[in-house]
Amino acid sequence: MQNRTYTADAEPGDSVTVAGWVHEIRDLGGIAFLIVRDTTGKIQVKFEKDEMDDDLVETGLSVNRESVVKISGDVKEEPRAPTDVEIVPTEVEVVASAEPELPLDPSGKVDADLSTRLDNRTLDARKEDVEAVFKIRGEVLRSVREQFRELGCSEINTPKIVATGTEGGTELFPITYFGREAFMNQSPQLFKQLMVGSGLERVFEIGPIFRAEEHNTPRHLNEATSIDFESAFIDHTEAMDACESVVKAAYEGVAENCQDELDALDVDFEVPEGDFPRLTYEEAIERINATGELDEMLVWGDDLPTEGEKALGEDVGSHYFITDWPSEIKPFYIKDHDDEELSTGFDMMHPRMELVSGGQREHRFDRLVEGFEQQGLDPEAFDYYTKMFKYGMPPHAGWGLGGERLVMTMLGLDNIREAVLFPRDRQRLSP
Ligand code: AMO
Repeated sequence: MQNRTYTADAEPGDSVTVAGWVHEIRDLGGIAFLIVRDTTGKIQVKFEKDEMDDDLVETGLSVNRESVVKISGDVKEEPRAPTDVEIVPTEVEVVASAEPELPLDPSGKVDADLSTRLDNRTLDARKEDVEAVFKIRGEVLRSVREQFRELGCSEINTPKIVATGTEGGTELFPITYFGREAFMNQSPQLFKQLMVGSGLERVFEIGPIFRAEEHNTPRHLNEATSIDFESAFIDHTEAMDACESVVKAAYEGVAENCQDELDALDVDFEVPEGDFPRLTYEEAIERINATGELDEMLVWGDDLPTEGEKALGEDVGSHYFITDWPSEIKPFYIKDHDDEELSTGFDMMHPRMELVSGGQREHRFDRLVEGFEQQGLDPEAFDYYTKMFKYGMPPHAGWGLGGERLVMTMLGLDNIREAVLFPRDRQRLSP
């Protein structure tokens, strides 16, 4: 819209046209106020009934809350107005009227449950705190991209319709692809690895991953955003360094550019300081056992249960890595240490939950094929991937970071669905 002024930019003495939603209507008798909201904030519009044109007053005050209006007028200083200025209108246009009954209250005065909120996401995201989550999410992705550039990465996009899975056969969504069985991709894993063997060497991707997880939890989605990194000629420790720098960059970007949004959310937000501690898997299970929080002691080879991660997170109290996992519980593409019991796989944890998995990759063709066989996978089905390991595949390492979990833990959100505009879970396929 030409010549529109954002509410935040309206200065006393200006003649402006603002456009936005009717946030509130306060009729005090001889005088009435409309509060108009746009993406930059809110502004008060004052109607003095006896001194203004009747049609103007009638149009302005008969409008329903949440209707879209366009208001032209003069900006005056007014210390009693919420933003110290108000508009005295000369023209009011109702651009799109809203019904009087709304499925939820965008002013946030009346709470709605998460399901109602997600069913009406457009209205829900008119709330300041919800809008703030998504502005922060945007800033996280911007900062992450910038840090990847600092690290010398090229951004890539890999296919989401694929012939094989990578992260365990049960979590794939099958689809029909011109009469053939295909799947929605669970991870860009194999494709990002193939690209470190290209001239690009060091790559990143931010894109959707699809997981047919049966469980319905506050930290699992069936469609999530994965932030993936992969680089030639580095080992797992250098991959961990890169991971730490990207997560810190996300926090720093939000601290620098999103103070208003953090205020709107009223969260305890701290940029992580110092190096993330690196515990081995063995130390991790010892520390979990020592907390006494689990009914059964963990033994070597167990995956960490959710309560174990929680107990350890409380014990460590900051982001941390778990390294040197048993080879048998890490996927085929992760390289073992010389002691083959131990892998180079690592996880990066927030005290509340896992955020990242990664590791050095097996780049030796023969060992890679053996790894497939050991995990009961048919190497033939992965021929498109394995064959490139015969033509000069450098040593490499990388990781995948859950975008929603990063936002969720950063902002202390209770449910991962709050960090996605239109979440996909067992029940939810629309909107
Ligand atoms: P992994 O399967 O551990 O590793 O996934 C990496 C990270 O992605 C996030 N994540 C999810 N977030 C929400 N809902 C889900 N269903 C979900 N699944 C995963 C988590 C997790 O830590 N290919 C490897 C990565 C690598 O080695 O580069 C992989 O996908 O935050």
